[in-house]
Order: sequence, then C-alpha cells, then structure tokens
Amino acid sequence: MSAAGRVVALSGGIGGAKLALGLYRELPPDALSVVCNTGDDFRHLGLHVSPDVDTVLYTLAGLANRELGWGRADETWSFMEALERLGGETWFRLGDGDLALHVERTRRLAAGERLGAIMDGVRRRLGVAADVVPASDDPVRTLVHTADGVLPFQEYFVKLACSPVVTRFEFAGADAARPAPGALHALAADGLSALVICPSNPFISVDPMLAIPGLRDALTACRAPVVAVSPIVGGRAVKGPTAKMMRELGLEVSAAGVAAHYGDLIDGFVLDDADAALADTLHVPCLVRPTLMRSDADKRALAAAVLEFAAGLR
Ligand code: FO1
Repeated sequence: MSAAGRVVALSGGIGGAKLALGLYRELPPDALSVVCNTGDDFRHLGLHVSPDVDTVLYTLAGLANRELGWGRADETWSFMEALERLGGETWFRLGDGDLALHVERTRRLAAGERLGAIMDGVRRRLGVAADVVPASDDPVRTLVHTADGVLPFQEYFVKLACSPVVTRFEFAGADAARPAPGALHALAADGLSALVICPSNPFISVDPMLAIPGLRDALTACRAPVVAVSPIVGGRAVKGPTAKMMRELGLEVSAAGVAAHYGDLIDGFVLDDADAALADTLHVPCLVRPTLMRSDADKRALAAAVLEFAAGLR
C-alpha cells in the first residue's frame, strides 16, 4: 500500500470504473470512497437506473460484464425478450440480474430512502468494502444540446449512439442539488491522502459532479492533492465519445485540452507515454507513464503510480 490514509476517487463511465478497481485493489479494503456521477441516471420503464453508480458497484464486486463494460457478467435476458414480444422499449438493455437492482432501488426510493443510503446497503450486500457514493441524492440529469435539439443523456448516448453533434451540456438540477452526505463525509475525512479524478469523460462523467455547488466547494477545500488521469491518449479517447465531443465543442482534442478543462481544480495530471511531450507545457506537475488499462495488473499498477505521485504533491 503506497499511500497512508483514505482516498476519494471521482468516477463515471467505463474508464473511471477501471481505475476505481485498481485503487480498490491497491488500498486497504475500507480506505477508498468512490464518488459516482449521477448525470446519466434516468427513469426508464418506471425504474430508476443509475448507470455510473452501478458500473462502479459491479466492477468492485467482481460482477461487471467485461465485454459490454456495463451491466452484469453471466447475464440472462428473459425480461428483455418478453418485453420485446409485448412491444415494450428494449433499446436500453436491462439484463435479468441487473433488473433486480433497478426494481429494488426503485422500491426503496418510493419508500423514501435516499439513493446514497440504498447504494450503501447494496454495496455491503455485494461484499464491497469501499464506499460507493452517488455525487448527490438529488436529481442531476445531463441534457445534451445538439444541432438536432436537446436530448436526455441516454437517448443521446445509447439510442442515438452519440451521433448528434453536441453544442453544449446542461446538468439539470445540479444548481439545487446537495452533495450526498457520504460524498461530503469522504471529502472531509481526516488523513485524506489523495483525491483522484479517474480517466472518465470530463464533460459527461465529471462535470455533472463539479456542477453540484457544495461538491465543487468541498473538492477545492480539501487539503489532499487532486490528481486527474487523462482519458485522452495521443489525441484519441481510450473509449467512448470524449474526443468527438471535444472536437464538436471546439476544444483542443488532447490530454492538454483535458488538463486545461480541469484548470485550477487539479494539483497534478497523469499522461500516457504517448503524450510525454505535453508534460512540460501543462500548468501542473505531470506523471508520464502507461495509462491504458487492459488487465487488472495494469489497473493496479496505474493506481499505485497515481497514489505515489499524489504523495509527492502533498
Ligand atoms: N449502454 C449501451 O450502449 N447500451 C445499453 O443497452 C446499455 C444498457 C445499460 C443498462 C444498465 C447500465 O447500468 C448501463 C447501461 N449502458 C448501456 C451504459 C450506460 O449508457 C452508461 O450511461 C454508460 O456506461 C456511460 O456512462
């Protein structure tokens, strides 16, 4: 274990969950809190779906579907097949095991429980020793403004496969949203040794969390070094639409563009070897090393390097 004390990771999407797993494996079991994006959440078929929270939950529990990057491994699809025959909406695939989580979460929300409390109970049942915390218990919904109009996030991301041209993102509800108690608690913890912004899409996975007033304040107030890992390698996104979005938003499609986007929020930045030449041009100290995570060993190694780097920034 390379860094004493607690670590908070901000995560959304598939890339974020990979580094969250590396941190989870590298740290003592209860030293990690993963604060998860809820901008992707939506009500679907009458159910509350929290994709980025669930992706982290399943990943840390060892239940994640590694091929798809979302949902559960060894999944069955009877519900989807039956729904299809009824003419129901099947563009957003809900596996039978995954469905149980959405049904149970929806039931408990209707009974008045907070999303954070529900997810804390679920992660304990699934044997996850890390905190898995939604950024807020209040609704934050990413709306994608495109040349063809405003789209709810999952319609843009899944139904339209990120094809519309993005003009801006709106995080409906963020202004009124309060950080989840678990997130504030994690950020205020004594002995917090690092705050890691995982290699998630800055616009759709991290910005919806930074848009929550109290959360951004807590981030800037925390004494631990804030280190972000670039999701862009060699001018391309490792996975997903990050590079396409940066082009459409008129931003420099590079790791430097990501570092600039985070601005004074970060104390350090982690770049892949492919972008080593950028290191001296950035506004913060950089760690240059392989950042592609193909294996669990890669995830652990990157996590260990990030924690060492953060320790050097304290
Ligand atoms: N992504 C897809 O591209 N197609 C799907 O059918 C799909 C279903 C799905 C179900 C549960 C869940 O937690 C995630 C799911 N995702 C699906 C991923 C989802 O769109 C997330 O928002 C992305 O992972 C980006 O964060």
